[in-house]
Amino acid sequence: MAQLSSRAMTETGKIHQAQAEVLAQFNLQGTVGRVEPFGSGHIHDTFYVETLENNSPDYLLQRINHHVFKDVAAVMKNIELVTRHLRQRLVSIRGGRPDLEVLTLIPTHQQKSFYKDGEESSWRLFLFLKGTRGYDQVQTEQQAYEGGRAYGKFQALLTDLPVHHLQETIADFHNIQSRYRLFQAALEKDPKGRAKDVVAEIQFARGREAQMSQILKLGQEGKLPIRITHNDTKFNNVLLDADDRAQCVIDLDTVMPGYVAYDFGDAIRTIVNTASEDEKDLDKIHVNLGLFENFTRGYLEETTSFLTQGELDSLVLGVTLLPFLMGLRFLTDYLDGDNYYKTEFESHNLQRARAQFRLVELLEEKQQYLHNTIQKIATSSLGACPRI
Ligand code: GN1
Ligand code: MG
Repeated sequence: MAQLSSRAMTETGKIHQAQAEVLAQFNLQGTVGRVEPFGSGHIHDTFYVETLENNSPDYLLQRINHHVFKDVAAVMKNIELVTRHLRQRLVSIRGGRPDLEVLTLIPTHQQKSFYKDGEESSWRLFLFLKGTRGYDQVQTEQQAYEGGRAYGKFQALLTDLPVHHLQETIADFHNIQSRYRLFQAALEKDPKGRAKDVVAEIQFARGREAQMSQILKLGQEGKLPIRITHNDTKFNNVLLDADDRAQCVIDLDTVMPGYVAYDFGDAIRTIVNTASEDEKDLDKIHVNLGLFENFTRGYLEETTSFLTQGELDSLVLGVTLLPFLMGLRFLTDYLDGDNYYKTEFESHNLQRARAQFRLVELLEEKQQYLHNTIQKIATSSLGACPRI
């Protein structure tokens, strides 16, 4: 049973009473010493929980954003299913290290995977993976390669978990038509009178509806299989170990049915960008092709055994779609008055949208080259023959 160190509470004052009460609900080992905000997520509140004893693990505590994830029980059920499945698969793989490679949920004393407090907030606790690190931006080609391996392996290990076992935690999450409808609604409402300042961005978004709907159309025509995908494959959702080897994929809230191209594209969005997601100076945004190749190599090493030719061909469509879709979502939130994403200043969402749209333009210019690179890596360097 967790104890709270009075020394830590009074001396540093860092443990907020509410968090202390929440932590006491979980079956954690050791004495909580320090609780600090952690990470750079835009949705939940995340805290690092350090215990005082050397032989007790540390933890990650999260307050789940229930405005974004309205059915917290469904989110947690998905995470339980997925982590259990990944663990079972890793046990059966030579060299698999389930305790290090999969997130471990700490149950409450009531054996629940989350705790709902008196103020409608839901909390969950994970084991902290010591010695690992996530990066907002890629620094080396090896990191890009490892990111590709991590997300590829994640998809591969989940190919034998039936898709219908998972619930859709956010409906139409990467559905571009639905995202257009939300954008249009925000534009018509224009609650903050911001539409007049974003005429160029509105035009950019409107001019791309058909080309950005290709994956959705292929899916509707039955040409792309629905698989279990991660749906938030930013580079910082792969934890790397001290040798920069991929260790664990995190942030499993949106693991649900989807198309592999969505994961590929969302990962490329953060991996090849030489600047940050919200870069103000658009001239700093470039596409690093070496990182693209390395990510793709890692990804295809893990996935060519199951990807269809149709899926392979769709990957490049995901590469332009995902930064576009994120740009559209940021722009929509800006028009809406910044209700969804955490922002640090007034025009933050607009700055994010502009940076993503710039990235789209750069990726569009390189689309043919990127496609050829994907095909070349898939066939020649691996000698693999994708299934039809
Ligand atoms: C959000 O969890 P976090 O902050 O990494 C968002 C993703 C976006 C991302 C943009 C549930 O992810 O879809 O790609 O911000 N998650 C949700 O950085 O909306
Ligand atoms: Mg997320």
